[in-house]
Amino acid sequence: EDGYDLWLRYAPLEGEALERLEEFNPQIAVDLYNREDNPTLEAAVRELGFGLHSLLGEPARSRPGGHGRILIDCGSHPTGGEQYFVTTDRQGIRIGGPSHISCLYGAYALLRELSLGADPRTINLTSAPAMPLRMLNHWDNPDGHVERGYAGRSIFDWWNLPDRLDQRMIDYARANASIGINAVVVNNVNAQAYMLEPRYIAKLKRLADAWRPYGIRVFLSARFSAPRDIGGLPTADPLDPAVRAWWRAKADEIYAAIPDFGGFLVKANSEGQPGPQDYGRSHADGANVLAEALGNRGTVIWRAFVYSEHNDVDRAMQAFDEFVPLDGQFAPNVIVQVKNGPIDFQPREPFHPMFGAMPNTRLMLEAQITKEYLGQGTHLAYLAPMWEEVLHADTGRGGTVAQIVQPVGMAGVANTGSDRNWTGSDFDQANWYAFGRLAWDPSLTSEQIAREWAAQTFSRAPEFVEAVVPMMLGSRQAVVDYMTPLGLAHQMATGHHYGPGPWVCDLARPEWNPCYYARADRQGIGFDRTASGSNALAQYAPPVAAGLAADPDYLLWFHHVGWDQAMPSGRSLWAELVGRYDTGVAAVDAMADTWAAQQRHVDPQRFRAVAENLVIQQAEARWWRDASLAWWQSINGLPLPEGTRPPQHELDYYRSLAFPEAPGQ
Ligand code: BDP
Repeated sequence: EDGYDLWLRYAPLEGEALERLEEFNPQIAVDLYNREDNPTLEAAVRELGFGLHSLLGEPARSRPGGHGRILIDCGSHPTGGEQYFVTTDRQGIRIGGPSHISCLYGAYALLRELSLGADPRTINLTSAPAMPLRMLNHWDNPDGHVERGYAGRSIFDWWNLPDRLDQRMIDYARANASIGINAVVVNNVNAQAYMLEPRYIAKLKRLADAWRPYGIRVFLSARFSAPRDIGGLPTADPLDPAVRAWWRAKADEIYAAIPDFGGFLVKANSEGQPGPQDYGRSHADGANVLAEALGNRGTVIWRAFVYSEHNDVDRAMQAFDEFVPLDGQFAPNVIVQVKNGPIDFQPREPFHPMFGAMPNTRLMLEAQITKEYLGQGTHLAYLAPMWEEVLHADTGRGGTVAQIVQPVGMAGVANTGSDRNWTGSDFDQANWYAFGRLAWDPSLTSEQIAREWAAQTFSRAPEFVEAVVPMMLGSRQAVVDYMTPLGLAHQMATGHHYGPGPWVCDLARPEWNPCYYARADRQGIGFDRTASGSNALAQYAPPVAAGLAADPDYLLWFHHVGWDQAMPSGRSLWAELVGRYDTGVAAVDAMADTWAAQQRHVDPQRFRAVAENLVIQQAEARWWRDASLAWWQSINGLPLPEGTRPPQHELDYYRSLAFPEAPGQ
């Protein structure tokens, strides 16, 4: 197997589960009132037919004329809601809900349950998505390069669209629908204005038409300066009447082609992107002019990921400082999209203080599925525990992060690419899966999700699931430990963000440098964000701030700590730090052992691919540890705690490594 089928393998059932399904003898039926040709119901019937056939094994072992009717019986209200139910009575199984998409979601839920071995005679499911927008953000460029993409080229074939639609586009939609994803931004937030030109609208329309049956609405990243770049106007000032008219006409043109177009995602005044501040206007002025153009047809998603070189206090504070004063000024069809943490998708960050701080603004969570800072396409890191940590964080201002964003939604930066297995490494499929499942239901635990995913993707054997799920659950913490333990952040090398570069200190802007974040000197290490430092801590609600200040996971995020300072463990900070790196390295060794014992449960191709990645990860966890320790020692002049293995090479060796071939920048 090559991984192309993702979690939709529907591997043949065995034993009792197979007998029960054979006995049930499923026959798919569509309710009389639903008989009009509807592509969503057709997709549900197709998926059920294919999935059941596959679960029953080849050749199909179902008996003709049996009693196990599966009735597809959904309302046809287009805006009736996406909830579904799957109920069982003497006549069989009924999949229902208010709209056609309910039946597609119900079909996937039924197949998932059956695939996990549920008894078809007692299935009873009812579910509604917690969040209205469950969205993927692709950082795909029209030339096929994916920014921060580690799975090959873009899956979108802009060159041949609209004339040719790759089958991958249908399989992509199936995968998304199976986990409830209902919105896709097809292009990079660092956007090309020309994607708003008519020929690209025609291409986008082809995708929108292909994905509509799967409940997916398309969105575009829009470059704020488009009225100038492609519109021939002298300015993109949002308060200029000609600029407003241009956006309005552009929106009308898109809606003429794509009546359910979702809207625009905008990265403005961030990392060199144009924005309203270029004209002395605010983020709200900028967002509102696009919102006015879309009207009640669509949504503007405005990103809060902003930082500038003029912010010399603390990069972690800028978004809050810029956006919170604008609370209440955004149009109703504007959503402000906030990254999970205040810096940038680090292995661990405290939740972003904007959550809860803008009660009159619709806030949406942005997570990164592609593992830019967590070992990219090679290291095994299951991210659901990280997202769970953020979603469950209490903002102290009206609920947890999950409760704050639930009325709006959640976006994940996609990790898909042209690689045969979609995500580069097989285990990265789990992050795509987990993102969708959590956006549908943030109360699912990362363990439940890992169980479902591992059983559907690899093997239902209990020994396999019992070994691999704990391995997945601990994998992100392992990365934290060997890369940036105890609240350190952004120690990755310049540009590619793959390996260690804690010594980097000469980049043009201070906050691009790892040394800016670690602030290591002869006395200690860490960023003082308390009142004696930047006081970023004060951006959190007071009781929450107190909790964060005392949390060992965020020690060096919030404090500059002396190397000798005693930790609760009794060890000095230095000894504790060294211990954390070693814990991370040991955890990866244990992961490799766990996987090595699974050979009989996994097909040879995927078994070997995962095993080889783990060998790389073992070596690279050591690289991270050794390079970091060598660097910290060059600063603090301290010996390693007794019994500690010294770094394999001198510091200069680690500093001299260069990777012109690094992917995805
Ligand atoms: C950073 C990435 C950069 C993105 C930026 C963003 O390094 O490639 O453009 O985030 O989110 O993590 O806009």
